[in-house]
Amino acid sequence: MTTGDAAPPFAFSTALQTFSPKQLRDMRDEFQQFLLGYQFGMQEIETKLGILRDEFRHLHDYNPIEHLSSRLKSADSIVEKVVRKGVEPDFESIRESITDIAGVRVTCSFVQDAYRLFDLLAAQDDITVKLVKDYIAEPKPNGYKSLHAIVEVPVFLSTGRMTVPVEVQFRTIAMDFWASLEHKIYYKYSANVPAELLAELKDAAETAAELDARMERLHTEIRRRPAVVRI
Ligand code: 0O2
Repeated sequence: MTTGDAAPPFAFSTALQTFSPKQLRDMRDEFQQFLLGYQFGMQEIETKLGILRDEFRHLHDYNPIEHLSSRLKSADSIVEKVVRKGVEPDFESIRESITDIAGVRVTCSFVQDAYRLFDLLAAQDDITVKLVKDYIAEPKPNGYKSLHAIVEVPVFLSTGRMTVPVEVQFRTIAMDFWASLEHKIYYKYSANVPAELLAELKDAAETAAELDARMERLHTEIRRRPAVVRI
């Protein structure tokens, strides 16, 4: 799109390129279409997890899903990652390299529920698991814990089938509590978190893990005991 031609009226110029309003609108439409595919994939995964949650809620005596949430990565956040990872700025390369544009988070009651829900999702025959990062078994150096899975899900459009990658994060309430505070602190300090706060956060992550283990022990113990029947 670099041209030696005279710029059309109302053109937007950068140091290297000049775009006409139509070109800008086409770029915007292409980007919106790109994001829409991720939104559809995200909706498919939300539906699958929502069905599991409702099944547990209505047909079982215990529901392992505390909370479901989802988000599409913002344009700013995609651009930041493209630059940070040195990805070529075209849709195909972004699609290949940035796999968390669509994200769904499953907050569970206990650690074993995180693995169980992952297994239940992975077992569905239209799901393909592309990558698993088990930050529960191997937490990040800062203390971050979660089970991450990049799964591919088919989406059916009027033009045919497309396959969309979605990052699904499985974590406990305690892990989620920790991650949300750490996220706020990280942004407040623009990534330059003071050393004493980092140490406190690491310590808090260990306390959260101890709480998870304790609550899970209690839960198992309660389920083992016979119910008290009131007459
Ligand atoms: P947001 O707000 O959720 O969009 P990256 O770590 O992103 O450079 P990678 O391998 O793609 O590279 O990421 P990974 O490890 O799968 O993590 C992606 C997402 O996991 C992050 O998305 C966070 O949601 C979460 N996450 C990973 N590490 C941490 C952490 O140390 N602290 C917290 N609080 N969350 C973490 P985004 O895009 O960073 O954020």
